[in-house]
Amino acid sequence: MTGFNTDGLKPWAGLPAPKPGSAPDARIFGVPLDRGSFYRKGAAQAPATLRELSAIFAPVTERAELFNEVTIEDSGDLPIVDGDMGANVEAISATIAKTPAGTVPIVLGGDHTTVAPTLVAQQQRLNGRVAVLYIDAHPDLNDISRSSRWSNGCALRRGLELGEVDPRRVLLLGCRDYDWEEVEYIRQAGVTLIPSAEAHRLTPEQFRDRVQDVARDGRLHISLDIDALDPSAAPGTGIPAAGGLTSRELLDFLHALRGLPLAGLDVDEVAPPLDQGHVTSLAALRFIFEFLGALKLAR
Ligand SMILES: [Mn+2]
Repeated sequence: MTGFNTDGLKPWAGLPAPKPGSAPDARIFGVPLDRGSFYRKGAAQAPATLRELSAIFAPVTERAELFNEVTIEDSGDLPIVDGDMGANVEAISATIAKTPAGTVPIVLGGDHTTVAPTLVAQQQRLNGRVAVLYIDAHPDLNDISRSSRWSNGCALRRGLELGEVDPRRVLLLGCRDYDWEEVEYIRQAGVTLIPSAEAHRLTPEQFRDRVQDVARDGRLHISLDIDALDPSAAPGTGIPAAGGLTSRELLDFLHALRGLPLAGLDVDEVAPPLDQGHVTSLAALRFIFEFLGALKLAR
């Protein structure tokens, strides 16, 4: 589908399955749903594209560290029923919640409403101790957007409500496109906001301190909307917004989190039909593989 020759290559950089009877380090779930993308669709195709392109990567980080012992299991795409994420949230969260205790779920959206069932499942798995790093051009904190409670502009709001996540345990990174209702929510509920403009001036060490201030003793779940990256680096997404993070900044921020208890990841809003030369999918995969490396490699 992508035009890349993947003959003889295995998905997910050929990372091994766990030994029989033991749990994997990471389990992949696809959520091919983009009915919350009211502006431009296409994110439903991301799980298939990411899976296919994952084969061209090697189990080596961008800093030349081998992580070929990280075990992985791909659960494939979760079944989707008619209707929006509201009609799917219960079944999807129930499946993700079955991820074994020592395993990290990696969820591939879909649009960003994917974060709602993911946070519900994570709170259940981690006994309510989830802190959230939400990397996105948009806060997704509207109660209703485009006449829907399940638009991607409401994704984090629904996730916090249904997952019963304390807004004071949420850090937004890379934002630059807001509805005023969202800004009021951020201020009233005590969400921490690092706009894209401020992120450009933060060192990775300062960023790590900010994350720790918010997460405290919580387990850190990362939710990455690929539109956090500047459209020059990630054009293949529903609502590109100028002034975003560079790929370099995003990867350096992730590297700075090594050693913190990383509980899971969802990567959303990659829209292959809107992409140019698959660069957006490849940026998402670079982040996923650096995250997998971070699971095993010390700081
Ligand atoms: Mn989003």
